Amino acid sequence: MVGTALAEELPLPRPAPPEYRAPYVPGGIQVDGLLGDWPSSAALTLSPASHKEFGDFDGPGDLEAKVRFAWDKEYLYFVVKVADDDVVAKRTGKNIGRDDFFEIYLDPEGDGLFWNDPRDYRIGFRPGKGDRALAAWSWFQGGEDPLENGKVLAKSYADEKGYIIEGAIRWDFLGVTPGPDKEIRLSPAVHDIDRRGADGKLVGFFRNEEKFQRFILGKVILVPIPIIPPHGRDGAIPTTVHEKKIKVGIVQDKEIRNAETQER
Ligand SMILES: [Ca+2]
Ligand SMILES: [Ca+2]
Ligand SMILES: [Ca+2]
Repeated sequence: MVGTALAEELPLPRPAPPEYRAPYVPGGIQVDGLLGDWPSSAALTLSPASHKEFGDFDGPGDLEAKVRFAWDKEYLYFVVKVADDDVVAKRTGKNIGRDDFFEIYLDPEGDGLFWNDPRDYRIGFRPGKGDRALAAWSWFQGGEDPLENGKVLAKSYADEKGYIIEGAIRWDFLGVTPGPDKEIRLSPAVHDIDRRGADGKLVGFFRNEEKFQRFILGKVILVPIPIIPPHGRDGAIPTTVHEKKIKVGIVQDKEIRNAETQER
């Protein structure tokens, strides 16, 4: 009867949710829109060829998003580089969903994302452009700007080729205690609108399953250490330490000389 039991448990022939391995960043990441403090980790790419939810796209220059995640004890960090040849950034509040924007769907309990359920999360970030500051919105907890009370942090940069958003989401906002090898169910998505009137959306893994408006999301695994040490920078660290030692040496020498001078 073992055979029967196995047959019953065989998974359906459809793709498993993708896994992204997020490195731990000791000391955290500065949410300043500058990406030099990111560990070198692979990016998850959302492209029209494989992640289109709706819309028509001209090609990768029209819309493509590369997303990376990292973590420490306080925050889930993300950075997204979006190629978008016409960045529209005007609206605020819940209406950011009608501009160009990036969003993250989260299912902290791992039981599926239920649309509009306060135990699940939909958090969106519209880039800043010109005199418009970045805007964010969180939909499923009654609707709020999560930037106002520090539940999220985000900074952005936009130009004629696209935009970058660097951000952090507090684990305690999500009700998650992070730890090594913990699996977080989430999927990123990016919305594109342009002044020609085109409208489209790319979304990571988002599969309706079992119930109406219940969605299975992708996986982010919290990896305990940086995956690939940034060799170039590691190479620089001993130099920096060495330089410091030299500087300290010079200071000491000066002090010694000063002391000697005073003695004379
Ligand atoms: Ca940074
Ligand atoms: Ca859930
Ligand atoms: Ca656009």
